[in-house]
Amino acid sequence: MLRLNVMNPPLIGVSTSVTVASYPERAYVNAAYLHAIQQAGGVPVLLPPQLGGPARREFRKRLAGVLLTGGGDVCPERFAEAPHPTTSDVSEARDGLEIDFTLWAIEEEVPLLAICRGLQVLNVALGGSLHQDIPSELGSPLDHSQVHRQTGTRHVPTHHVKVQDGSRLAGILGALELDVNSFHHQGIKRLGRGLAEVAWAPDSIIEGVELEDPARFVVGVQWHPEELVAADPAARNLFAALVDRARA
Ligand SMILES: [Mn+2]
Repeated sequence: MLRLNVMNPPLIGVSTSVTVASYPERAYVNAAYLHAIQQAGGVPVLLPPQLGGPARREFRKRLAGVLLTGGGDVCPERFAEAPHPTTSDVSEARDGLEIDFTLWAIEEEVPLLAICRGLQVLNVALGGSLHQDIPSELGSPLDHSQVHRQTGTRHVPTHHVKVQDGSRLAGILGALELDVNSFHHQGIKRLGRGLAEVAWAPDSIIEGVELEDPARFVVGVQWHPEELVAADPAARNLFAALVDRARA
């Protein structure tokens, strides 16, 4: 039988943010993720935390890839810590859905790209922990609050990243050094099971991870490539790699 589905665009599940303690309840996502996936040839579909069990099961039959997006902080109880005063925007429903789909994607060898909070969710899903507030937990060799939590235009890079030579991430990006944007006050503390750190900011904050198992396409970045695709081929390469792998 002919493989007529070879050129079919793959469905990529995109996790969403959710309103926390405001009315009406909403699920939403920055449009830049949706544009970036479509430019790479994929079809984005939203995975809000309001999906119940039957809807999640139907998505699992159809999804060819998963994108974990940015957003609020992961509930620190997930890594057995009390909340830091700056930990905010916690949605246990969102944590639950994303961890659910992350573990499913790893189990089923569905490709997964994790961005910003997504990288943190991936790490926590695999038993890792987070710095709940980089400035207050790590002091300030760089001005963390400025460098990692830029307030300027979202597509303007604010810090440098070095990528591990020979890593999957380096192969995807096509670069070992790049300048990235940065919108986070948390970061990886203890790595999750099976993850390798493969990219770092100049202050040693982990900016990229991947599963060591080469059979699994599971990659996380702490920056926001979806905002950089217009000007940065490395950012486009990340989405192209996810969609190409999902199509395979
Ligand atoms: Mn950063």
